[in-house]
Order: sequence, then C-alpha cells, then structure tokens
Amino acid sequence: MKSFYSSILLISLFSCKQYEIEKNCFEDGKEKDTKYKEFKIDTPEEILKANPSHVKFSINKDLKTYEEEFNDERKSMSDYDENAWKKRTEEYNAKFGDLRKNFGEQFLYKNIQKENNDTYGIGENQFGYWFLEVKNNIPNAYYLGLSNFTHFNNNQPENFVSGNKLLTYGSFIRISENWGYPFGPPKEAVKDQLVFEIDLDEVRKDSDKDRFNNLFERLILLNPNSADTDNDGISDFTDINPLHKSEKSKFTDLYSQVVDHDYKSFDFSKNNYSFAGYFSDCDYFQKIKPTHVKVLVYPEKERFNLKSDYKLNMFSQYLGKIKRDKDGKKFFINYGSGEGGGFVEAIYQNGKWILSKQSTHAI
Ligand SMILES: [Ca+2]
Ligand SMILES: [Ca+2]
Repeated sequence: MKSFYSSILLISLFSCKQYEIEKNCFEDGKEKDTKYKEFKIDTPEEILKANPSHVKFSINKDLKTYEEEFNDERKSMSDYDENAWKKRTEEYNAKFGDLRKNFGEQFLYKNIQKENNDTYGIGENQFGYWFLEVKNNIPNAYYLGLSNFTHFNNNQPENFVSGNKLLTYGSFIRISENWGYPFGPPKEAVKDQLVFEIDLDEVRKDSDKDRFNNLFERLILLNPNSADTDNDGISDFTDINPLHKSEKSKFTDLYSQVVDHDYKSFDFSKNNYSFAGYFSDCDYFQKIKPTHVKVLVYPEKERFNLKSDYKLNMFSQYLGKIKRDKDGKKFFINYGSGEGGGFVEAIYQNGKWILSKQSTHAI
C-alpha cells in the first residue's frame, strides 16, 4: 500500500514538473512580446544613495569632468590616424604588459603600480571596475563594488595603492533620459571631479575562498558563503554555468548550441570574470552547458529585481521559448538584441541539432 501511494506521489510530482517544463519552455501561441525591455532609468539621488559604505568620495576641482573626458575621447576618435593609433596601442601594451600577461584581454586596464614583486592594477569590464593584484605570481581580481554608473578618468594617481586604501579619480554618471536604439545609452554626470577612497579590506573579502570576492558574488547572485553555489562539484570560479547544475538532454543541448552559435568565433570559456546573461524560467535553458562562453541564467522575476546598473552590460541577447512546427520536425527560437532580431531554426537529426539563424529585423 505504502509503495502504491508513493508511486502516486511520484507520478504527480513528475507530471507537475512536466507541466512546468511545458509551460516555461514551449510556446503555446499566447505569448506576449517580451523581446527587449528597456528598464527604468535611475535618478541621480538613487545613484548617490546606492554608493556602498566602503567607498568614500570628495571633490577635487582640478580633475576633469565627465563631459571633458567624453569630449577628449571623441576628439581622439575623430582625429583618427593610423600611426597615432598604433603608437597609442603600443604604449598601452607596454605600460600594462604585466597585467595583460596575468589577466589576458579580459579587462581594459586603467592603472598599474609595481611594488617589490607585487603588481596592482585597475581593470574595467562589463560589470564595472576591478582591483587587480598579482602576488607571488598568483593573479586575483576583486570587484570594487562600484557600479556601471561610475566612470574612472583616463588620468589616474600614480601611486594608487597604499596599505589598505585605493585611490582613484572619476565621476558618478547615469543614463540620460533620451536613450534610444541603435546607439548605446548616452550618459551624463551625476557628480563630477571625484576622488574615490576605497577600503581594500572590504574589497578583498572572499568568505568561501573561491576567488570571487563577496562584492562580486552578491552582485551576480552567487552564494558568497559557498564555493560551489549550484552544488555540482565545480567551483563557482571555473563553473561555466555557476547558478545551475548542468544536465544533458535534447532541449538543453539545443539552448547550449544556440548560445554557442553567437560566440562561435570566440573562446571566452576561460575568462573567469565575464559572462553572458539570460532570463528564462525554462528548466532546459537554465541547465545549459555552452562551450564558448560562461553564462548566468536568471529566472524571469529577476528581470525586475536586478539592479539596472548591473543589467546595463549584461543581457545583450534575448532568447525566447521553443516553438514547434505542426509535424514536430522543426523547432524555432526567437532571439533579439540591441542590433535587431529574428529566429533560430533547428532540426534534430541523428541525435544532433542543425541550426540556422534568420534575421528578420535590424534596428
Ligand atoms: Ca567567494
Ligand atoms: Ca558549481
């Protein structure tokens, strides 16, 4: 009798799960258009209020404003000449050689300081700014906890690390109200000419010792107290999909291949500090294991919970649910990005997916 009831329970649990997968993974024709949602633009007050307590700032009127920095950059772009550009690249490569050797091209380097055998640096990537440290030949990058609504100036203090303090020059910025595609969001200063003083003890905190600091884990919703958030035996630091335990199945493979298709000419899989972000409630999608890029797949509800400065450079692609044609031979997934959209057509043959991508509109 007992086993009879437990089988009923198992069957109903199973069908409940099947229902969830059907609802979240496959289109039923009643889909609303969720293509590419813009998000609320933060007010200057919200941006200043979000500044974390380990970052102090003061004004120095000798520093450049964000607008001056922006105009300098635009001028150097419009005066483009091949030799000047070559010289600029050579100077950059020589100056930041030690950091490039240790972190590759994962960051855009803004500052470097050498002390005895150690090297310190500041790097920028899709999440904002990082403190870089090479000690005993071991490179570590620590997210500074300053959002994408911060700009660091081109001119930085020469000795920017002293004891547990880091000094940097910059501005708080925001997306200005007249944001429209196809161009990236225009930005404007919220507070200019700032000297930031950052507490490195707080920045270096890595409670689970997995080499992602607490500030970064909290930002991307990993567990700062577990070195293996999804409990799949692979450390957060090297896990290609650290939020979900990967699983092999027909439709999981489909989503993995669609993601890889966009990164097919790159190999970002070893870039520990960069990710492609997606929103999906589909079990198959969440469990993907792409080979070219690391991914963070969030449930749909996070679309509205995650901070907008985080979302800014994180979700460049939208992938929809799976649509089946009438005889069940062909499958389609809609995609969208800042550049346009279309669909991926997929055919399953001899245990493999064959994909072709069709663009239907460009922005
Ligand atoms: Ca950690
Ligand atoms: Ca893991």
